Amino acid sequence: MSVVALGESLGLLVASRIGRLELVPTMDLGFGGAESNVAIGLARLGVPVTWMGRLGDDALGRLVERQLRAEGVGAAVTRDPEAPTALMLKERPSAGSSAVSYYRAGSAGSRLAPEHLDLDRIRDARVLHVTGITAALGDAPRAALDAAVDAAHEGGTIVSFDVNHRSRLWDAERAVPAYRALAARADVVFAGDDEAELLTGERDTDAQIAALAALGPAQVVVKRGADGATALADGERATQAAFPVHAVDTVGAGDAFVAGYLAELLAGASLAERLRTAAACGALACTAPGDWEAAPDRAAIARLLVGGDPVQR
Ligand code: ADP
Ligand code: KDG
Repeated sequence: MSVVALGESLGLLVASRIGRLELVPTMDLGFGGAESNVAIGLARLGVPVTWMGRLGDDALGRLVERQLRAEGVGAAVTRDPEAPTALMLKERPSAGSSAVSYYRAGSAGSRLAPEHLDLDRIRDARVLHVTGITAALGDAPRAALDAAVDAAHEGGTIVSFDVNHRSRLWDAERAVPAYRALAARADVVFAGDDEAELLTGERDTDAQIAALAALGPAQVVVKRGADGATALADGERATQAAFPVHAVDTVGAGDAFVAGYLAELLAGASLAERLRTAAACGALACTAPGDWEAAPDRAAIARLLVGGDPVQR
């Protein structure tokens, strides 16, 4: 029942106050990474999961590995003695807005290559989860992605692909063909509505889904933020409204959503159930700051679905 999530995790410094970064006196240190966010989301839902990636032989690398293990995520990590763990800064120029800067060119994670992968672990897993971020990091990580997907296909492992376009890492002209090639090799594709439009040129959700499904994946899920999500899986279409929550930080909502969807897929749940749990996870992930910290466990999902008094006694 295990999942392997492959990608780059990185140190994350978040401005402790609203305002220009150069005037902010302190920052909070944590870590992020779309694939490890998904891994944590899965672990909280009780799914055995391993994060696979390359870290620097440094304090940030130790922080990432330590935190993943603390969250119950296995770590299939190689260490790069010559390159640092990447870092990103998140500033909050105004209430309700945030801006990210990456310090990841030449990082250990961007030197991930096929020889760093534990291919047997991928062949033995039920699901391999990857994102377009790894494809953006360079030729070697792109080759690693291909090798990982090859291994998944050899082992009958379901390939889950979340587009996760990061315009700060590469331009759409180079990114789109790479995303479309990955989508064609995946079984489950997740895309934000803006990403679905980028890949297909379509504006209408059903047209986006049809165009993505035409690439080959049996399941396509389009995430539409506070407007919910729509999916087509093995010919069945379903739509799910977002759960109304007081959202304080929407970063990581998509990763929590993916974790909820994959957990229910592994449990053999219906498409409607997959989307409902996914939407609950996405909504709850927005209720506290951090890229993964607010990813829910089953009890939190149950409380959201039941509704009622927010005070627990
Ligand atoms: P991404 O983080 O990949 O851009 P979205 O922002 O679309 O993904 O969020 C993924 C899912 O999380 C949505 O489909 C929705 O179910 C849930 N979600 C996101 N934002 C909110 C919100 N403000 N309120 C409630 N649910 C949300
Ligand atoms: O999905 C949330 C991610 O954006 C974040 O945790 C960091 O992987 C990351 C990235 O490249 O932005």
